[in-house]
Amino acid sequence: MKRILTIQDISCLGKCSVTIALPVLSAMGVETVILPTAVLSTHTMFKGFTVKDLSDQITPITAHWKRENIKFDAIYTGYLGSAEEIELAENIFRDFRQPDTLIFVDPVMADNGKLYPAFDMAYAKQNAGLCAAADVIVPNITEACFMTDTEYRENYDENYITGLLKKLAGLGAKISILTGVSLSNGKTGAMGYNTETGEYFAYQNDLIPAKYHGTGDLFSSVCVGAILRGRDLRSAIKLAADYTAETIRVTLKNPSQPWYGVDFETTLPALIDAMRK
Ligand code: PXL
Repeated sequence: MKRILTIQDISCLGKCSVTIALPVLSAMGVETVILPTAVLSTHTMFKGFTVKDLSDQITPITAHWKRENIKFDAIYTGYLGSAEEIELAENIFRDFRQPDTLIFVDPVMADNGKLYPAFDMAYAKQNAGLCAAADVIVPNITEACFMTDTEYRENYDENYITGLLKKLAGLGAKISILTGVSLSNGKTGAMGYNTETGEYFAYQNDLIPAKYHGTGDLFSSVCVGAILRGRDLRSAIKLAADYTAETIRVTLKNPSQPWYGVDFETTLPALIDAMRK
């Protein structure tokens, strides 16, 4: 069984980061090791959330793993929370990377043209440095703009997206996948660029007019899980996009849906089925 290390916060309530990555990757048949960067009472879209930073625990934990000679097939980072955590993640890449370890970075920090409350431009620049060390990066358009000093646009064409992908490639990652990309009216999905082959790839779904927290984490977790289970990049992106879209659809139909996250628990059995094919 493949083993992945995921480095991100635990938001105790809120269905994001580790509380999505762990159940989703486990359901996909990947052994998932977690490294919590911080414990929050909820994700940061709630008012009055508490945070306990766990930076001082990271090095002792990873030093123990080193003594136990633990190896990872992939390392996947999400919401990190502070400049110090990004630096620690870079150290972990350096210490645990083997020739075939997949480094997958979701530079979680912004959406809809704005940085999340905890972050500033210095953090965005540091995330760009983290992306440089990755094999695959999965920013949304806002995050890509902050990391490449590009003007954020609500309305854009394919040239804007391919330009942004080229700039992301300039950061140094091998494969850049932009999420939340709409290439025509009523559609949304992802578009990627492989620096090594010079190839672009896109996948589009019908746009569902709803925004939920944690859907980026869902997309990333399924995408990296599918790659680890042997899918090629295009089919990993299709699975992740279709699964995320279906989960949003199901959530919208639930009359008692919580506002803070999606009902991925309802759609997990279908994901397990998809992995059997
Ligand atoms: O879903 C990304 C995410 C993860 N963790 C925390 C967050 C967010 C997005 O806001 O606040 C704590």
